[in-house]
Amino acid sequence: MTNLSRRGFLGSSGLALASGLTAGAVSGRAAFAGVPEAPTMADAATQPPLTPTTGPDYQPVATLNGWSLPWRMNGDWKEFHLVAEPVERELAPGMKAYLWGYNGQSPGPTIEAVEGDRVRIFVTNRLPEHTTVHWHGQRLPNGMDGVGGLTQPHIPPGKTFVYEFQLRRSGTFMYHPHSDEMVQMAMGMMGFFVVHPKDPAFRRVDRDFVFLLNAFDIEPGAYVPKVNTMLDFNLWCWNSRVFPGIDPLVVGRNDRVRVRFGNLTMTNHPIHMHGYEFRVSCTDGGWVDPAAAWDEVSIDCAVGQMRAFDFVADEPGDWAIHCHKSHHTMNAMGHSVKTYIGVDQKELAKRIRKLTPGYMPMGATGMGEMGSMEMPLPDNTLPMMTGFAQFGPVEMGGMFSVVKVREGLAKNDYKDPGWFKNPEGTVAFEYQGQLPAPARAAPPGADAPAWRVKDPRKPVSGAQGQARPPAGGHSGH
Ligand SMILES: [Cu+2]
Repeated sequence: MTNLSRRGFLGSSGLALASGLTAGAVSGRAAFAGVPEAPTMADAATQPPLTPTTGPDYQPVATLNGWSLPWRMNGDWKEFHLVAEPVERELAPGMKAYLWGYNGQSPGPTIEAVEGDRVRIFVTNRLPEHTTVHWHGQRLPNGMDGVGGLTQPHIPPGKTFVYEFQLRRSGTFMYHPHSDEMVQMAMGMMGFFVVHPKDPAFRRVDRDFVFLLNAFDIEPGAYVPKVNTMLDFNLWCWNSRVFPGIDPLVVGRNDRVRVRFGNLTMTNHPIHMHGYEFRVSCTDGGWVDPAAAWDEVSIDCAVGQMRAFDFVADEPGDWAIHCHKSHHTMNAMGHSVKTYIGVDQKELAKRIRKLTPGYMPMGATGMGEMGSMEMPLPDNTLPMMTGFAQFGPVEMGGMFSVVKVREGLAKNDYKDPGWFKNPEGTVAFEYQGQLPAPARAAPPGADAPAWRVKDPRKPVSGAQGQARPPAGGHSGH
């Protein structure tokens, strides 16, 4: 927690008790004498998992480019403090966005607790408009469900509300506003909520990664998302970050690994991981019975859903993990670029350059060239496809990261280990021998089949023309 701003925060993970509070037999809403301090995070790097110091043991999660919210014990209540507020988030080096989030960041910090825990969550509203927090997927008293107008009054700006409930089942959950929801989610308000099993051995893994799938529509050069966009988002994020800004998922060889994600965008995302097959272990509804799970290499996550999959990391390497909608591994710009494959743009480019010096035609042979191009971009804009690895440009953006499986990592080592050293002779290589002449169709001539497509605007004449069967002459079958 090196980057945790301390702003009066007294300690982490259950050690802290604010002045005026005692650890005695306090419980119930009359008992709390003060609001716990709200820690805040400004650093976009993945913070070390928050190891529990009280209560049952569990494997804490690693929130990609995020952190877990410290709590304090107050009697038998676990107390958290969320602050809804405007935040500045770096989406990847080179681009910042002005978003709304919690405790200094979008998404907000991950809340972690244990099945059976009684949680008291203070929510302070520092937004310019009202808000609420809905605890997506939790079983709780109806009045704690956070639907503004329906189950509680909206939380006005400047006010603090308290949510209290007991965590009745373990699993993978989220939180987000249910108050001017379209705007507040488009601005980045959301967070992960993991409830660990009471039995520390139940479905335990060695590394447990969490991230939210979210999306923004930010014009190149702008900082604030357009909040009325319904489908046409241009920044497809994991935890409000895009490749190459998304940290790798660092894993020790033979570790049991869980990857959990929740989808708070407006479309589904088929999340695909290379190198392994995995099994879905947890959904919105709870744990999947192992007997009911099957092997997959991609798992679709619909809007509002959560999925967790497990695998044993027995194949070392740098394995891509990404959304399989290829537009979702691209950054802003370019989704509306016209297709020019096969078009010779040289002449056109010459003419356009007279009007716009420096004009560069794009995409006559595909768009791969853009991955390595150093093009001038508007300020605060990311290239459409970018990122470099040991063999060259990766030509990705958006929802893309790398599962880095390495030999001999220490238990809590999540540091980026650099690129994988492939054992000799195990990398795809250029063929150096002679290529046999490829089989080709016969040249146009007397016996040649007339399969070639002709330009219909050109008159048919000469030797080529004779290769074409006369109109109506293709009969006899
Ligand atoms: Cu996607």
